[in-house]
Amino acid sequence: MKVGLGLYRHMLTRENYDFARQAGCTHVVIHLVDYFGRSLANAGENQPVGGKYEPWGLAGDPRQLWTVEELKRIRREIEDAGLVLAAIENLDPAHWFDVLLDGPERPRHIENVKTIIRRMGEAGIPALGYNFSIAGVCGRVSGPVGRGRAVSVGMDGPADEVPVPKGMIWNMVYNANASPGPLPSISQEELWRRLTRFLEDVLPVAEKSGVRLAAHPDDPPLPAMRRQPRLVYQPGLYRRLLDVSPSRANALELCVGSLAEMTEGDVYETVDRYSREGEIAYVHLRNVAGKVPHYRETFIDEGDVDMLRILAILKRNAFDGVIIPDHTPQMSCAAPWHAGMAHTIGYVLAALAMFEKHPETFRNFSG
Ligand SMILES: [Mn+2]
Repeated sequence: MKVGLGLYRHMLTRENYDFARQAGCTHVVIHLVDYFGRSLANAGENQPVGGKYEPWGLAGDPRQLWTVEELKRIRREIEDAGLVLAAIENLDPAHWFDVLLDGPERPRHIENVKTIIRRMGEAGIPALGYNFSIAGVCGRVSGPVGRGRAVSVGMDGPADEVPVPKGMIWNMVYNANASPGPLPSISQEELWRRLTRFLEDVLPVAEKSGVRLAAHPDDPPLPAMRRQPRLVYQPGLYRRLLDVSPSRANALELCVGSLAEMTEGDVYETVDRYSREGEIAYVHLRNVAGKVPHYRETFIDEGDVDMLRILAILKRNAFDGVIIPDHTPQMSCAAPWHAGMAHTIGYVLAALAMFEKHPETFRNFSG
């Protein structure tokens, strides 16, 4: 099991790579989609939150795919800092919106995804996190509701009042000049049909390129949001996603926080099942209090989930992928995001050191 740090695009600097090393990380997961540069809502020193229904910002340039040179350069910079680049997290909505929408550009957008995967393979980047979602991360509110009045995010009830507008997909605007009006609703089965076609189209390329596609569950995990269905909003639906097309390249970006927010299942049993079967590409670690549609994100050492037990289960099942802190509440200091990350990483490293030095502890914990 390896400990990593997730970095947003504007954080891909030597200073942050050094920070990751100093905190004890060996790996990084990077975002190349810019949620901040063309955003009204996100200041850049926190996870992108947006408002309950506001987009994170404008999607990127639809004609500009990430190049092999760019990917290799970023990998080299990360390795020069003594770290390993474990994954890219999230596709740019501009590159694949009609895969999600089943729109007229779908054939070109499928080619875009295939090209990105091939280039990742060429640059030696082994995993691509994605979120097959129309409404994306939405419906959350933020405020000083965390421990010590830390600003944190969560839900205070369902989020169905405002439908997804045309021109927006996931959390971003891909067409600022779209005609007004809501995106038509689709059925759950139609969303699964689109996912199935997507996986069938791109998995052969991923297998050949040595890149694992890693699916994030819905955040927040409700069956529908903004009048659009969602895909993985209960733990068992991860099984359905894997069964669509069994392959080593069809894997999970397993988010403990999102799984804990789900109304069904047991988060320990879920982590046990998917880690035992080797289906996790990498892990998002985050604690929460409550379940949808009423929960809030917490610090790692509080909340509903016994994180020592989660880590013990991963250890027992010999999970050898990367764990990264997901979001944390913002800590009151000059570097709220970094402080939250360092706090989480320190907690994880302490647990792993304890398991290493006192093996009886993880055997007891993991049950
Ligand atoms: Mn997550």
